[in-house]
Amino acid sequence: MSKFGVIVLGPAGAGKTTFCSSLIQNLRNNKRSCFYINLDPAAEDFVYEPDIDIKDLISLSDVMEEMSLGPNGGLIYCFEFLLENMDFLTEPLEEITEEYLIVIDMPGQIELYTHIPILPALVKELAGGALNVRMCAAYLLEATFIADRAKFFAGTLSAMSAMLMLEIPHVNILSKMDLVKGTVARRDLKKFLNPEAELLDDDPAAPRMVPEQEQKGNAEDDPLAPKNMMGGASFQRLNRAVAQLIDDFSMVQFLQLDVQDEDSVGAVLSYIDDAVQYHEAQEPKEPTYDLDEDMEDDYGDG
Ligand SMILES: Nc1nc2c(ncn2[C@@H]2O[C@H](COP(=O)(O)OP(=O)(O)O)[C@@H](O)[C@H]2O)c(=O)[nH]1
Ligand SMILES: [Mg+2]
Repeated sequence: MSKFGVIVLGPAGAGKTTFCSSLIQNLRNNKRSCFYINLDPAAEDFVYEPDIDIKDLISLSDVMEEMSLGPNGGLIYCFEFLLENMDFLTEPLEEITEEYLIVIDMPGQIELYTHIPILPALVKELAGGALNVRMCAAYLLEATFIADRAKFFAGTLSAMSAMLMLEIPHVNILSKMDLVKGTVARRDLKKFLNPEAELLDDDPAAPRMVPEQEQKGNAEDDPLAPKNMMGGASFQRLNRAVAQLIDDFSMVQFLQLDVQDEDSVGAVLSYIDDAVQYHEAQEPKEPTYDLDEDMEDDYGDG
């Protein structure tokens, strides 16, 4: 029996939990089963109650208090604890059949994605071993990042880093498209969906330096001031090198997501289905509608 799952990743506030809710809504509308897992120990409000909630295993506030840790250190502790107590996750999943899509909602702390190999260990536990869940990662980046192109490439780099670290099929998503509707030309949007380094050449947000200023390199000012570090020529060169790397490897492409639009959610879901090969594993089902009646509707007048 196969199992299928999607792990929803991305920075804090990218819209992961909102996306999980709209995904669950879409699955329900299409009479599909879903098993929802919340692994964010700081998450409180849910549209759909999680079937498994990490808060039932460990409390972030207790960890912070007892171990004298801050929120980020506390979160890492919670995940280390989860990895030592994987039965909490794997036991309920044993019963899940191939009809289900397992949706895993993650916290957004960047430490989790870059500093320590917690995510690969978690994914390995689910995808490998007896459970053998066919996993796909959905990495969300919010579309408002495109207003600051350097920030957009930094976000894209973190998506790429998660992709290389996890070694499972990966779907990158520009979330909250409703917030940028009408502010970006279709031609430009294409360059974001399939990131092109040339976006940095005509970045309206980048500080323009006159040549003498460039030579002096803002010497009068404190070179370590964030304004000078982020506006300096070497920072721009670094950004361009990062963008060129992303462009050259052509490994990151984004899908657009507007959670208000059912078709948009459905389109993202079908990419996820394809990535895990969900439909290939389904038993043929009895049609739930009356075939003759449908034909009559379509061709009745003819
Ligand atoms: N306009 C808009 N806001 C969104 C969208 N998705 C999420 N948000 C808002 O962004 C904030 C963070 O969303 P949340 O799903 O909690 O992000 P998470 O931290 O990645 O789980 C909330 O205030 C949401 O209402 C979207 O598609 N459009
Ligand atoms: Mg969340």
